[in-house]
Amino acid sequence: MIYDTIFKSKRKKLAVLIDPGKTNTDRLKTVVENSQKYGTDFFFVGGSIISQNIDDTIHIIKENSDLPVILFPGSVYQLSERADAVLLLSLISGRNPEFLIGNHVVAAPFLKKSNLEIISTGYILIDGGNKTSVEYMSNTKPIPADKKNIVNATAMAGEMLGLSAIYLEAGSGAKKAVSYEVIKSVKKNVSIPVITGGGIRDEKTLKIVCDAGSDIIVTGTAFENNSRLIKSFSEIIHDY
Ligand code: 1GP
Repeated sequence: MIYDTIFKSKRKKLAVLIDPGKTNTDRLKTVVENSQKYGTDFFFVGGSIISQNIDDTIHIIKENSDLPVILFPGSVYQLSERADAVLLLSLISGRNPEFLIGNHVVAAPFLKKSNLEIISTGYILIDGGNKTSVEYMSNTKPIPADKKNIVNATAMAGEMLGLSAIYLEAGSGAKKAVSYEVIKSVKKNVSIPVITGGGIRDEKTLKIVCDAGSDIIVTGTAFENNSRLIKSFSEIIHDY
């Protein structure tokens, strides 16, 4: 089970986000090969817009690596039985019913029939200093970056509702990653794994996010632009 082996592992894990809407076959292969070679732990696959069939993307990943593939769906159109698991995301920082429960109802019969492992995840969008695709596409407001108490209470409510993980998201390409203080205080208040992503594009930021206690760190944009960075990120994370 991916949840037990990856999410609940005592060691921190590095997830590489593959956004099928932002990559092409050559770049995808390079990122996947480097991820495999330099000891990345798994892939998240998903994004805001679809410009390539999700099945094809996963096919290319699986052809070039044996790392687990976890769906990180921006919509119900991004589900695929070729993946190993799915983050069933509930956007609990927002107040848009479609992203809290509506899409889940649409997808439930498909998910029930599939062999996908389902990892229910409280998705918390936090202001990262610029308007990101997830904010616009989900039609929800991020929690202001300095409202640690609201992020905390949201994460606590997610755990109380029975969710299995919390994802602290600054948004892809965020100017600023989720802060040390916010991650640290969420970690203190929930016992489920904490995933952090958005705007983690250099080693200094990565170390801050790790020191704060994140269990899983997600990077997408920086690896698309410079896949050599995968090596140093992998080494830093696995040294913890
Ligand atoms: C987005 O958290 C991920 O959902 C990754 O963000 O593309 O900024 O690395 P970046």
